[in-house]
Amino acid sequence: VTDAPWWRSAVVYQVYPRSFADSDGDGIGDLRGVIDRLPYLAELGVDVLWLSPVYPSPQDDNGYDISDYQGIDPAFGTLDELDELIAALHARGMKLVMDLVVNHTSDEHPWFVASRSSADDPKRDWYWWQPAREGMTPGAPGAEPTNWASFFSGPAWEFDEASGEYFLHLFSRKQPDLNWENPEVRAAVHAMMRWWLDRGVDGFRMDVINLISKRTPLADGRPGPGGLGDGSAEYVCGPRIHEFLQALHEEVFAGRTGAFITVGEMPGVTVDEAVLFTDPERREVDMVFQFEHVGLDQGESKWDVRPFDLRALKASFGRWQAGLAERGWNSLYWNNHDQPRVVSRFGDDTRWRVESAKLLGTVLHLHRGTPYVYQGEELGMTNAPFVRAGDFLDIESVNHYAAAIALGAESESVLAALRVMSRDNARTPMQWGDGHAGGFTTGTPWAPVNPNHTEINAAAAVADPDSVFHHYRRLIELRHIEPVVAHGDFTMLLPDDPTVYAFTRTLGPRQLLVVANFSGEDALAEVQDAAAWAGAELVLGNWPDPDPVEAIVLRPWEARVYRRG
Ligand code: TEU
Repeated sequence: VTDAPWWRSAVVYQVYPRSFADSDGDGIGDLRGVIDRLPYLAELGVDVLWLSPVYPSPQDDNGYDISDYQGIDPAFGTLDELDELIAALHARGMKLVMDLVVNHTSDEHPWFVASRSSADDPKRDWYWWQPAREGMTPGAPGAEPTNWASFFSGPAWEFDEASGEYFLHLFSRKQPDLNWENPEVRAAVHAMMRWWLDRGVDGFRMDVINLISKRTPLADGRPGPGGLGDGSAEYVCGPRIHEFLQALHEEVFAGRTGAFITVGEMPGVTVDEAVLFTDPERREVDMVFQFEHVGLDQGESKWDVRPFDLRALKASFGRWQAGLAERGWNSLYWNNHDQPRVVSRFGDDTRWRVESAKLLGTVLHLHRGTPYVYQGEELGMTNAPFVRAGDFLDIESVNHYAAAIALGAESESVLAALRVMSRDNARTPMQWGDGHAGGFTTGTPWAPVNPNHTEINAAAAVADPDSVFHHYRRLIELRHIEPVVAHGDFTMLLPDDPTVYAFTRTLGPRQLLVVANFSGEDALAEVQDAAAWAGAELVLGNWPDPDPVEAIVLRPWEARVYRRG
């Protein structure tokens, strides 16, 4: 335990700067706004701040389309302010993690501008350029080099009239994929990362980092709707991914002293792959964001919304806990800027909003792994009341709506899925108070503030000792002071119970029991050796005056943490 990496007992807080706090009234959050709110984050007790992209960007995908890796977009502030943020965090004993988006750049990045300028430009090979499919007219429908669909609808290839070739973009057409086969690309990324570490940042959250190695030659994927195919088998955890990450670690981190943290965002990653990525001896990344649990209420696509089954969630988390028990490490998250709000998704955002938000926090934070809190999650912020197609702003939602309508879908059914799954749900402004624009800006916010800010806001939550905020604060504190939370083994209980989530954590003689009722009715937690827990201390709960431990009757959305030994 004593020589365990520091981030096992740390909690990370994600700031989506555009929606966090606006200091200058232009309606867009900024770095000054983040600096001003550090006392709030310190009160919550988080150890690390992960900042979504603040680099210069055309903002086609809200900053995940970067046109300069070594600057700050004027909408967010200046490099001096970033330095000030680093210093202010370090002064409080906190750390800064930057978002590293190097599967792709913006099409306005000078590298791509050069690459596009001519077929024999020295940077041509920094991206994936390919001719039309054999025997087809360049630019004609279906002539794309492969059948891959983009994550943001339509083909993953864009035709370039000037050179008669196509470039690859797994995301928007303004996010061309870098060609990691080219050693110059890898060296440029390594140099950029070293530059940020030299500036004082403490690590990176690596955007879709398991997509950087493509299987060559690029080949068609499994055919899917609209004539497009699923190319994921060709680029998810591709053939050179471990080599690329090991080289990155070696070139960027080896020989540096400091307490760093790296987390690879990895859609489609399996437990077996995650063990390889996070085994400390392999020197790749410290932990990965996996997507299994956030796919459980989705079918073939994220827009195919399915009912949520607690047993499936327990089976999934249980498998990840067991798979990474000996080697590697889990990251734990419910929310980020891409996911709907968890209290609306797996909780009850009406009658039991406060209870279910606390329950969800309790269950997540008591697992083995490093928890991530997304801005507003600690307030129990909910999905937004979007109505019409025009209410959706995110490129993924906007493109999906247009594509689905073009394929003949009925507007109302497309909207029903968007309301539940759209990333816009996560991106409404942070609710600081009950006044104008929820205290986010003095001007007009770039995205609508949820009308429930009159009730759900940071000022009210900080003032109320029974709020979701203070429950999260206690969870974070518990991780800091109780070693079994960070280091203990995990054992899942009651896997087949449809409403009760129960598990133990064990470190030597010390044990925790977590029981949680995922329903609005009373539930009996039929923990086998419940009697053995008689006399155990209740360390945390979300209902007043719970029963003695022998018969654990849980009230609606009740969660309890017991400690013994
Ligand atoms: O997301 C990658 C990803 O796989 C998904 O979460 C994606 O956002 C989409 O919802 C799939 O349906 C990362 C970033 O977190 C996301 O914001 C970016 O849009 C994307 O990469 C491209 O950089």
